[in-house]
Amino acid sequence: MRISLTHYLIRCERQHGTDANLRLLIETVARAVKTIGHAVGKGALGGVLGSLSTTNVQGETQKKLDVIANEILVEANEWGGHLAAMASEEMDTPVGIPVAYPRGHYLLLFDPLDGSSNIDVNVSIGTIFSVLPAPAGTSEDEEAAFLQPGRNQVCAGYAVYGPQTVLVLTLGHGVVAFTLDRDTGSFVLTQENLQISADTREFAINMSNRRHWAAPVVRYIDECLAGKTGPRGKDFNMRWIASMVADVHRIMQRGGIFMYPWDQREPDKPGKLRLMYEANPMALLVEQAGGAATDGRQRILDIQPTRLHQRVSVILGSRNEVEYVTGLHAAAAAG
Ligand code: P6P
Repeated sequence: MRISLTHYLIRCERQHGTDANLRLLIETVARAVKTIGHAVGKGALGGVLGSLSTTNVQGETQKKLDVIANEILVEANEWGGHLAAMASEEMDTPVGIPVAYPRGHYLLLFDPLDGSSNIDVNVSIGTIFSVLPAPAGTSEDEEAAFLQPGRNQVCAGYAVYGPQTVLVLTLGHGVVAFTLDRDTGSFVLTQENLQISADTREFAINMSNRRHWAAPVVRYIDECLAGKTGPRGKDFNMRWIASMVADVHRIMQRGGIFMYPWDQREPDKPGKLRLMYEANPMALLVEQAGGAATDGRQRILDIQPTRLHQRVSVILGSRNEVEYVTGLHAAAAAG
């Protein structure tokens, strides 16, 4: 029997006491990512490729689809009554719920379209989202309400817009994947209890930054490149799609380690990727699938945020490999 997203979420309500409002939120996000995937799929025919003259809070040039995807997610989620506020990579400050609509008890954070540099060259891109409880008593659309460690997330997920549109989700009870049936428009459960292999021979990093990395990262990658004749005693493969969603999805399927570490190009920034709506949701998914996620020193999910758009160094994937790299950082710090 085909299990739909709603069927799976109602099963979670019965088996784990999941809140029905969280189900409504996830179903709303799923409808929004279907619409985003449809817009992405039109490409040049939909007039959605190319860049705008605007930049986002990160100072990055916005692609037309970045703004379209953001608008789709905001409009889909503002009226349902399950959210107190939203925050997005594309918006400087959080968005409150219009007074015409009731407020709910969740905060939704998202990177509406991750991997934008790949949009115009038809390479997989995706949407990443994270759900936090709205703290009681605060005015939830203030930035402070969002500044919770990633371990507080009640749900995290991503949609990857590739040859298939796949929605990967965790509510804290393991990781599941749904494939969009483009004929019926429904997400069908296609994988349950996704598990990342503890070991791997495949690393993902942007090698062009090697001269800018810290010593532990240089050492780790050089050991991988030394292959079976080197200290690791095995050959490694490399992949870098430059779309975090696609690289993480590959790791969810066949293991691997993904790294976007600190580098000296912008030494004041801890890394390129954003903590709240990229690293945290991916870290929860990876840990729920038996993997690990650190910033080189600590568990990503334990980081106490200080700013909504703060960045973080990311090392995630196959547990033993992540622990090895984190150990190299600890050894370097110990001197
Ligand atoms: P680089 C996409 O812009 C992104 O935020 C992630 O999806 C991806 O992993 C990374 O940046 C790619 O960065 O420096 O290799 O282009």
